[in-house]
Formats: sequence, C-alpha cells, structure tokens
Amino acid sequence: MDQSSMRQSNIIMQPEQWSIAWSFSLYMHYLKHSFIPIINPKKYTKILIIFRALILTMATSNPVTSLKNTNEFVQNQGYGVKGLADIGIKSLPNQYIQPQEKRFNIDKISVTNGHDSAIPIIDMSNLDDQNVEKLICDVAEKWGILQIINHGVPLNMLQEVKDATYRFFELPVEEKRRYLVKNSPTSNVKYGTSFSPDFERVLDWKDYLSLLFKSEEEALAYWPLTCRDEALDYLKSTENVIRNLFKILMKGLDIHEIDEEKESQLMGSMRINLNYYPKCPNPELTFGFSHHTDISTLTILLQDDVGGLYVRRLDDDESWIHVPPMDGALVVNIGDSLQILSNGKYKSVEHLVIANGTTSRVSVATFVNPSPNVTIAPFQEIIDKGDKPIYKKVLFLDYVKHFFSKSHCGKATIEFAKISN
Ligand SMILES: O=C(O)CCC(=O)C(=O)O
Repeated sequence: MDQSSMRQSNIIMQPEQWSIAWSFSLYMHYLKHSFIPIINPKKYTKILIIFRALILTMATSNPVTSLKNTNEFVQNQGYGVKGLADIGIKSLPNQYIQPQEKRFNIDKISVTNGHDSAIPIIDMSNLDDQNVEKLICDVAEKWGILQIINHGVPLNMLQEVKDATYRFFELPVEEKRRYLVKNSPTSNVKYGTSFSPDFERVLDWKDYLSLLFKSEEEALAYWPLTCRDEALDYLKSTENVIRNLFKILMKGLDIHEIDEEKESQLMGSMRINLNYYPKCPNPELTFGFSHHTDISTLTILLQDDVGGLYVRRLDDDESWIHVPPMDGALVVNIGDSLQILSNGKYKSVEHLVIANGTTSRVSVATFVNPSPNVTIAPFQEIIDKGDKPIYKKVLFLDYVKHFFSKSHCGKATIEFAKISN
C-alpha cells in the first residue's frame, strides 16, 4: 500500500464522509416510502440493503485502524508515523493506544507555586569551583538529571543539528527508506519508528534515525548526507563536556584516574539519535516515547522549544517533573550503566515524552555508552571501600539485547543486572 492508496482509502473512510453516505441511504429510504416509487419496492429494498452493507464494510475495513495495513505503511514501507500525520489521519490507530491505566496522568505533574518544579541548572563555565563539582555529584544522586548551560558546545551547532533533524525527516520516503534495517548498507545507520516494534505491546508515536559512531571515515561514508556533517560536528563538540562530567562524577566516587578500562566502561561508544515526534491526532491516548531509563552511562539531550519531556522524581516516585526547554541548554541524564558502575550511588532517571496535538517536535539524544564487549559491574574501588555490590558483572552487549527484547518498562531494565538475594 503506497501513500496515495493509503490516502485514498483514508479519505473514503473519514467519519464525516461515511456519515454523508449513510444519510444519503436514509434519504433513499425516505424516497421509497414517499411519492416516487421509481422501481419495484422489493428490488429497491434489496438495493438499499446492499448499499448500506457496502458503507459499513468500508467503515470497518478502515486501513488506518487495520493493524496489518498500518504496520505495512509505517514500518515496512518506511513512511513512519510522520507518514500517518502527513496524510491527515483524524484518529489514532489502535496499536498506538495505551490502556487507560498506562496513560499519562497530568495530575501527577509536580508543580511549585504554579510553575514546573525545577530541574537543577548548572553553569559549566565555573568548573574549577569545588561547589559546582559537589553540586553535579549531588544532583546525579538525588535527581539523575540536570540541565547544563555554558557547556562550550557552540550555540549555532545546536541549531544546525536540530535543523538537520527536520531536514532528514522531511526527505521523500524513498530517501529515508534506504536506511531501514532491511536496506541500510550498515547496521550502524538505522531509520525506524517507535522503539522496538516487534516486541512492543503498544507503539510510540515517534520516528528516529540512529547513528552509531565507529569512526569519522565510516560516518562520512554512510551517514545520510542531509544531516551527516551537522550530527558529526555536534557529536565531536560534546566530547569535552562529557569528559569533564565524568572527571567530576568519578571524583565524587573517590576515583581520581580514568584509566583505559574505565574509559571503555564509561564512554567506549557513542550513538546519536535524531528523534521526530509528529503532530498527533489523539495525544492524550499515547506517548511520543513511553516510560524508560536509558542504558547509557550518560545521555546528552538537545530538545527544541516544544516541550513534553517528563522525568519521574527520585524522591517521590508518584510525581513527574517537566523538563522545560531552555535556549542553549543541554539536558544530561544518568543512565543505567552509570548506576551499575557506581553501585547505585548515581541514579538513572525514568523519563517519557508526551505526544503533541498541535505541532511536531524534534530532539537529539547522544548516548554515551560502554563498549559493547566490555563488562560492567560496580567499580572495584567502591567495593574495596566496603560497599556490598548490588549489581553483578554484565556484558554490555547482553544488556543492550535485553533492553531491546521487550517493551519499555520504566525502571525495570536494571533488574537484569541486580544480584538476587
Ligand atoms: O525526546 C526526548 O526528549 C527524549 C528522548 C529519549 O528519551 C531518548 O531518546 O531516550
């Protein structure tokens, strides 16, 4: 099913259209009982029944709500949920509808004096200040998330990578389709939708392009030209701030040297995801990105000015806090791998993105990950000081496989690494 037939079928099926058809049939019914018995009344009744059956069949075989056709269009043909938004669907297909009890409850949003409760904002231009170092470590323990300003990544680069994200998703589908898993020339470049559609009970209203950085040569050869340079420049320019954050966070664990092994555990591989959340017909029924923690050590997130990212409070797990867009800021959140390496001192934070009914949104997430073939476990220095390890040794690749083999499950992924008592 291509876009034009999807659009045609969709147009046939718009509720207002089939209600016109239904009214027309009632009008015909009225004619039958009024003064113009054009044909034999028995035949007329038969025609009416057939006509109505046809309307009902068209209504119930709505291709947008039919699971098979929607998945074919969105996933296999590569239109993504953006394709559904572009043809103007008026109601959310069933596979995106969350059960009532899983939907986001706005009553659970933390507010202080009528405003969003504030995620700590840290000015990275005073890193020599011991108080700033202490603050960063405290926030990593108590919040799992912070926003950083004056981080050294040029502001024009932030804008350029957001523009490049829009450019990629606005490409014709024939171009984007080249990066679907089944077509991509490398497994390091992947265009897709939702999170892990083969395993998800309910799909997320989001498309993405995921770029695993292996080397500059590889990126230059394979990353889509329309966003390649912007993504690469941005990624390179975040390296300094990432190193500074790790230096501080390790000091907070009393670890004063990041040797080769630690470097591969903390930042052995980098992945950059360009996320696109199109305008959604029923945002209250679904998620742009459902509840999850990241498996990274750190995630650096750049969001546009639309908003919609929420994190669960670590001090009150019934409450959610909005992460307000801030011009020029980067959001940093702790991922599961750093929680494991720090033996639970630094906490990964559960987060989600709500869908938006009036506009599309983009974000750029840089996942700073362990190398796939490295083992992660609480640092020996922490155990030597007498801490009982909470987590066992896990090959990071196994952790990744586990993460993608299920639906999003809030904070539960980390149970995979927990030592059972
Ligand atoms: O788009 C966002 O704000 C969040 C993205 C996210 O949670 C992720 O990529 O893991």
